Amino acid sequence: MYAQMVKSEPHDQSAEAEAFQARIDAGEKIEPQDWMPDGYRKTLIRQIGQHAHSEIVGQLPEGNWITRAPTLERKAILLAKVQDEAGHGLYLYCAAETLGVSRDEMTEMLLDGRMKYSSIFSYPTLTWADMGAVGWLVDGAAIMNQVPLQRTSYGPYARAMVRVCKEESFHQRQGFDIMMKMAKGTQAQKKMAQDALNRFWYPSLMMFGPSDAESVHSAQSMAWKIKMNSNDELRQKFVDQTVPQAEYLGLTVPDPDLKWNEDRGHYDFSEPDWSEFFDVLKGNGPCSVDRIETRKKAWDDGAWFRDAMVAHAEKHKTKVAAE
Ligand code: FAQ
Repeated sequence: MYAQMVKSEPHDQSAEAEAFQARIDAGEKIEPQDWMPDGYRKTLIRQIGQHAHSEIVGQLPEGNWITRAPTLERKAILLAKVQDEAGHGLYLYCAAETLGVSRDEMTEMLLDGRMKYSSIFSYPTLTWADMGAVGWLVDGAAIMNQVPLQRTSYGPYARAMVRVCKEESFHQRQGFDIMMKMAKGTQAQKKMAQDALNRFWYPSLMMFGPSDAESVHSAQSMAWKIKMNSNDELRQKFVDQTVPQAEYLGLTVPDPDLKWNEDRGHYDFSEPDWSEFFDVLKGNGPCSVDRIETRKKAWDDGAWFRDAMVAHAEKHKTKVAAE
């Protein structure tokens, strides 16, 4: 259906494309029924789909800790957070569906490797402190990326982001709260918090994507206001915001070259290991195989339920038509 829909777009798009760009430049929202270039539609499906998959796959490293949370209160909070991620996935799949691709198609594309999910979720969560680091750093990076997306040009995506961002703020705060508890706790707890920061720092920086020089899609996506900022701009903002928070926690960012640059008014910092990033994207992250296998099992195990729902809907349609 997705392939058919893209093929059915008119060939000569120049006048329409110009009018379309003028609408974007004027800050108008594009809605599902509006004409849009093939590339705009495809880019949105790729980005929103990847984002939706990230929310769903992102439940796995945290779900790992629900049964092992240290208190009932921590367990209830984590459970609520993981449920929120499922909700974010649903809003985003729904936003992508308005572009003519079904959730089933997107899931199949994830499972056969045609679509990606965020590199961060290919890393393991080894200790309870990792729940703090994920909330603080991973949700923190997600917010940095998603707050500007509330102003993205595609209406359904922008509106989904408003709710997602509100919930992500709670997630970030709960992560920071765990880090506070650990960092101000016993020596052993502080060591765990530092270890979690050490392991999650660079993978969090990678969440913003490759450097601007290496980013394939940024220029066109920014012209279309599908992306509002470049990858490096957001990474810098994240570092500037997070370093003082690490200092407040009494923890050390694992970067010997991290230094405030008075002239630039920003921190100078070391780039992540980009060869590791591209390797993770190829499916070679520490948990990459496990994540996809888990999603595939969930998808296969749910087949009977999806079939039953479709059969029920068909039966209902026949009944309504007969009345
Ligand atoms: N991981 O040309 P660019 C969350 C790919 S949600 C994997 O710069 P673009 C919530 C990129 O797709 C986190 N792949 O690409 C949560 C492209 O490959 P393609 C997810 C990546 O699209 C918290 C290629 O590299 N957030 O965390 C990554 O312009 C806690 C070239 O890159 C979003 O998805 C990466 N990190 O910019 C849940 C936000 N970076 O597709 C649970 C929306 C790049 O051509 C627990 N997405 N690639 O095969 C975006 O803003 C953009 O898609 C970027 C990448 C910034 C991620």
